[in-house]
Amino acid sequence: MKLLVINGPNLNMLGIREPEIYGRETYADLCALIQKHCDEKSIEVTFYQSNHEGAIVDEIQAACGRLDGIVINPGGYTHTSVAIRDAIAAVGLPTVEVHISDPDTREDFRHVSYVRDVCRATFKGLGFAGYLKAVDFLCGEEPKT
Ligand code: DHK
Repeated sequence: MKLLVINGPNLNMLGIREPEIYGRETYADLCALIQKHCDEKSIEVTFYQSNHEGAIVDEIQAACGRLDGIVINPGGYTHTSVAIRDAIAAVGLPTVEVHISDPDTREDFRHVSYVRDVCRATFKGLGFAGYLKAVDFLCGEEPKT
């Protein structure tokens, strides 16, 4: 199985940005955690992070026909991006939405997710563990929440 983990804007700043919300671990720590989890399950995983909406759309399109699933934390684009939503729908790959925090318990503008209904499941408010649950879900080992 081949998976792509996409992180959107400002997630490269993990460990520095608002640690009381996102924790003190870095983006490199996050990738290492997911890599180890995938290694244990013999999953081939690649990572992509960008602060640019169109670049994320390009990466989703590039996965079409090559990979088996996508784990995506679109960051702030969750709440604004029709283009990322349309890309997920266009490629038709099983995709899972992840958030480190729980946007539904934060500011009102975070309560809307443009990607949620084109994703198979959402894991939010679980810290980095949400990414591992998303991987497990795509392997058929984790129930939908
Ligand atoms: C990450 C962001 O960058 C925010 O814009 C979202 C999400 C929440 C997270 O919790 O991982 O609102």
